[in-house]
Amino acid sequence: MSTQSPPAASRLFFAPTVLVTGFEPFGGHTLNPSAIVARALDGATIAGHRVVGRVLPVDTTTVVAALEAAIAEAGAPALVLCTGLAADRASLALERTAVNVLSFDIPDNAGNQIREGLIRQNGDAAHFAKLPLDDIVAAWRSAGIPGYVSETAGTYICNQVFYEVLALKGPSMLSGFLHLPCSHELAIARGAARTPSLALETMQTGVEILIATALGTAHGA
Ligand code: PCA
Repeated sequence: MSTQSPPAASRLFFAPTVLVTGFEPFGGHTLNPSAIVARALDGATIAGHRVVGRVLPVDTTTVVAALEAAIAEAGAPALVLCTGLAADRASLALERTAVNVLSFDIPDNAGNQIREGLIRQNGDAAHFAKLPLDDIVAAWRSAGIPGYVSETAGTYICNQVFYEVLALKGPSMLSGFLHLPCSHELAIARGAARTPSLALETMQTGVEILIATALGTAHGA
């Protein structure tokens, strides 16, 4: 039996990875730009890392298992970036804080409605994003992409996934959450007179810049 190192082709399988998640449509939205961007980036290479792009369910009871399965599929990713839609935001909103709260009026896609709940019964009150937030916003600005640091991701499913990814124990892993505004297509569907929007390509470039900036900082570049 050989104990030699594997051939080059199988080593490729172990290339460092980044996981990007988006969410399926919810709450009457015809589409979710975060799902479109996650799918578009699946298989791309950014800063030497292979992107695994997956779409998560908007279901408070199954979303964490889906997140864990996606992380396992990506195989110890260097960075997990979760993204979702916030239809009232005007530009890229990089979230700072995940809170241990589940409280929402819009039922999730399985019909669950929770008021004043906790994500984890004995969990920490809050966790902070493990990303260089200011560097990312500065990199967006240099590229002409509007974005900002948001202090709260709300108390719905996006915040739940954000909280859970930050609560993960184990090898050091960058992680965070990005809320996307409506794409132009979604703004037209919702009523363009009152809906701010960004182009899908701009949002995808923003995600690429975020990943490259975070990995660059992490590796001391
Ligand atoms: N946005 C919702 C859940 C799914 C999504 O894309 C949120 O902001 O919680």
